[in-house]
Amino acid sequence: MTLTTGVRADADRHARLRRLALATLDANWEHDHTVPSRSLYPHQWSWDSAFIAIGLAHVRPDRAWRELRTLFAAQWVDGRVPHIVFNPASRAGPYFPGPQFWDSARADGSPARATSGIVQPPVHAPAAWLVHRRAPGEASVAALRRLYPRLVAQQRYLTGRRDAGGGLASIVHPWESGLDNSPAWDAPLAGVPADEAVMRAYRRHDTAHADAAQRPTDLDYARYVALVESYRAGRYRDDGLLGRHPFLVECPLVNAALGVSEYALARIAAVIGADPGPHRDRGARITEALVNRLWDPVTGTFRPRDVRADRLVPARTVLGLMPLALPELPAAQVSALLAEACSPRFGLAARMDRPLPTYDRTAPDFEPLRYWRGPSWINTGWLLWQGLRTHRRVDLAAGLRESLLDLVDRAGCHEYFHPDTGAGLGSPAFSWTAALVLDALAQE
Ligand code: 9WN
Repeated sequence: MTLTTGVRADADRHARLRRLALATLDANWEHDHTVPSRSLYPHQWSWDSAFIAIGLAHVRPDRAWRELRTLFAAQWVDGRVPHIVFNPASRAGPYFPGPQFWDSARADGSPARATSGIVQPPVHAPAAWLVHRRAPGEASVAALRRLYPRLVAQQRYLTGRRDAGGGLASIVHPWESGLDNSPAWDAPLAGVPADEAVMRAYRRHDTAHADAAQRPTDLDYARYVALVESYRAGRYRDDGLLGRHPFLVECPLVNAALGVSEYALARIAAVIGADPGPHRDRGARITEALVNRLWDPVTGTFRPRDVRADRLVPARTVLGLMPLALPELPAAQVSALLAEACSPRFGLAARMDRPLPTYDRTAPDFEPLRYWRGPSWINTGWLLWQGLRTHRRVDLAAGLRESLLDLVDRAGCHEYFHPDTGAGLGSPAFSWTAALVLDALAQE
């Protein structure tokens, strides 16, 4: 290929991907928010909306702010941002578990709109900052000013009520990590009493729209249901969880996002005339707590801590690489994470021959088709790409970006991808895939 044909091929791919991504996001727009997927996820999801806003900022900035505004309008009085905001007008079939199951109305401080009672990784402050950076102006400063107190309340909820004592936030359900059936949760979930026969009483909506071999199992769902029932029984209060709730885990992704959010809030504070100092201090403290509590010097990676058993979980998953996004991560951890990412387990390289998996591809229980147990997802790739850029690993960042774009160019805006062949899996028109491709296209 000559230089000019190479440049033209790049420009063609860029235009093609942009058209596809925009069409996907437009088709998934639903009056005041974007659904992750029309068939599988017909409501608003928390971290999806943050990723979606980052992409929309490049093409529809007003809609990006609307997306975040709608989500935060459903914030609870205690500051939690629910992982699902139900759309009462949804024309799609019933999602399981739906609003009746969550029964948020009976909990203190829940909003008028029906929501779930759990959260997802707090990637919203960095998203708000990026939306402003991608499309700055008076309107974006006004939007930041409105969102800032809500973002601060979200942080306060997680660092306050969810701190089991070590300076990090705990999750009470694998859904809160966003990586629902990751092998990271196998050990802590093993202690959750559940019988897959309970699923006979419910109708799963996901397996009506996606291949069951690519989704969590019925036993996984029985545990998910049991954990919601346990948390719901206490009306989603967080006091005394250690004594009464069977799943309490400190997740490296959730806590990396928590730390990165403080640095984003510092930048937002500087723009709107608030004090950035306390945010930077909190960012540094969260980074330190992550290293103290979740760093495993033996394997050179971060691992979730099962708070109830007080031990690190054994599985090596992509979650362990996520703290790379922290700007003040010590050099020793940065180089160890790069070594882990570049090892045959994850295959990161300046020229990648296969997409980044979500689980150690050398593990005996690596499953190339099953959801978060192996397949490649664009958001975890994008988050790692942010970390590589933060620590100025230019060649590796370029290799990962190329791999993400190539994946979507070949297979489309799928929800996830086969980690060997790159074939599209799950929903074929998934919003955060489209949104993050738009962002990757815009940044070399
Ligand atoms: C449960 C919406 C969400 C994502 C999660 C992903 C999946 C839900 C489900 O879909 O989870 O929250 O029904 O499987 O795991 O990360 O936010 O896209």
